[in-house]
Amino acid sequence: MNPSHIITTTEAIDPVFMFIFGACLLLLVGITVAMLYFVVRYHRSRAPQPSSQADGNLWLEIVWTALPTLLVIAMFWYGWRGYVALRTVPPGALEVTATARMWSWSFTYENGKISPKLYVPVGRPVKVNLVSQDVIHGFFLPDFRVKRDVVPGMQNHVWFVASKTGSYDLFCSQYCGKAHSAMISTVEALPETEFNAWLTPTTLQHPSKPDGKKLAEEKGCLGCHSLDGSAGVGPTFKGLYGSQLKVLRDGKSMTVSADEGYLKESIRQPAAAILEGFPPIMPPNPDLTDEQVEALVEFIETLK
Ligand SMILES: [Cu+2]
Repeated sequence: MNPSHIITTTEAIDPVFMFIFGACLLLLVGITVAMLYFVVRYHRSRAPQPSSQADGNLWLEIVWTALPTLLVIAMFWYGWRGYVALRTVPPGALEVTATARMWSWSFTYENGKISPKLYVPVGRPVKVNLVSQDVIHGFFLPDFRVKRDVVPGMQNHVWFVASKTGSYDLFCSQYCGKAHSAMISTVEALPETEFNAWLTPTTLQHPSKPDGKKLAEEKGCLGCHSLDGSAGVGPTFKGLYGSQLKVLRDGKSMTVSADEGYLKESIRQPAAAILEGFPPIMPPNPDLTDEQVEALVEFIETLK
């Protein structure tokens, strides 16, 4: 599909912004200049007594009523057309579901492929369905002028099209808790053939055993747990396996060993025994399979 045939979201927004901004700037300058002029021209020392007997000017009143009315109608009409363009997904769009959770994004494609980054083909519109697993997040792509709240339980979508290959920032625009500022990802715009190669599942990409590292990325674990020992919202995975941890279980402080059993429990039911010094904010993970939990623990073990 030729990208020049569809209007992009940037093309829908920018002229409206420039029009409204330009009109405001013109009025600001015009009103300020007129005000300053009148302050000087009609200072008490120059015109101490009213000298005009005019009690009205019909044409002046018609003009200063009609012009602003036309201006705000133009702003509305222009803005409305931009809004409709933003809400109308062009035909042939690639459909992706963006899932937001505290504090990461994941993107699910129609063939079931899941990615922590939003890969898209250049020139093809992308419809992004917005899903939140917990609180209100915001799907924000400044480069494409796209920003929409992701509200739990509400069906919503955005669309955009990348005209050039490249990597574009993706932010969460609603304050959603402690690691909100870390809830960032990117849109990776690839040439169509490269994108198709990336999207097509190969036997290599789907080994019979789940890949723990990939899972940790996809499920958003790494949004809070670092791999390099740096402090995050949650404890780092580096050196975690086998270490001695001071935890709070049933309100009692105790020391446990971070063995397979403890890690499995902490993935499934994080609130059961919270590591001291960390807030009890990790959501439980009932939808992971036993195999996936096993793979995650094995991955953490490799970081001893
Ligand atoms: Cu968020």
